[in-house]
Amino acid sequence: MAIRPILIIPEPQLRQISAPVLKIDRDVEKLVADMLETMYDAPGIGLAAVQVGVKKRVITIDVARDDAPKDPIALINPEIIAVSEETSIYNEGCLSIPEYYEEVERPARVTVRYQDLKGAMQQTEAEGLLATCIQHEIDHLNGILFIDHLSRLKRDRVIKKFTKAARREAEA
Ligand code: GNR
Ligand code: NI
Repeated sequence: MAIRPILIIPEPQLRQISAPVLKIDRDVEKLVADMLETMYDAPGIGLAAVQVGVKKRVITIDVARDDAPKDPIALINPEIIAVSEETSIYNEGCLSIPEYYEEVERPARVTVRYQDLKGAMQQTEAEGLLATCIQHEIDHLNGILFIDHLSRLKRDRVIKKFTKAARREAEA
């Protein structure tokens, strides 16, 4: 296993659409293992493969509290097939937008269909933080970031801040 570097905005790869996984081979198994290690190290409760520069439809999640046993899950080719009308609001953050947090409103419950690491089709209903995290990660697979759910003013402000920081970094 290895910790892989996490891409930070305005990295263009974060805006690309990830491709379906056709075969769960050694590379995908290694990717998932590395993503879990990278996610726990960050630390974060979710990670999309594109955040480590791999444009495949793979996400890892663990929303277990710090005082609870680890509960890692890997979702391959995840698809939301139903959402609740009821919404909930969470203060979201993103490892690709470090130290920026803002409230986002999303469906409170989702039904998600995906393949597990063995290639078996799974379907599950999620609520609470897990439901929010699944939606946040699937957004990543479609090149969407949580700041896209904010007002244009807030979004433009955070993109500008990170663009300036990246430029300063390149000049240093
Ligand atoms: O670690 C993370 N925390 C988080 C909190 C609220 C809603 C979504 C998230 S996901 C985020 C990790 C990340 O950037 N995943 O893409
Ligand atoms: Ni994120």
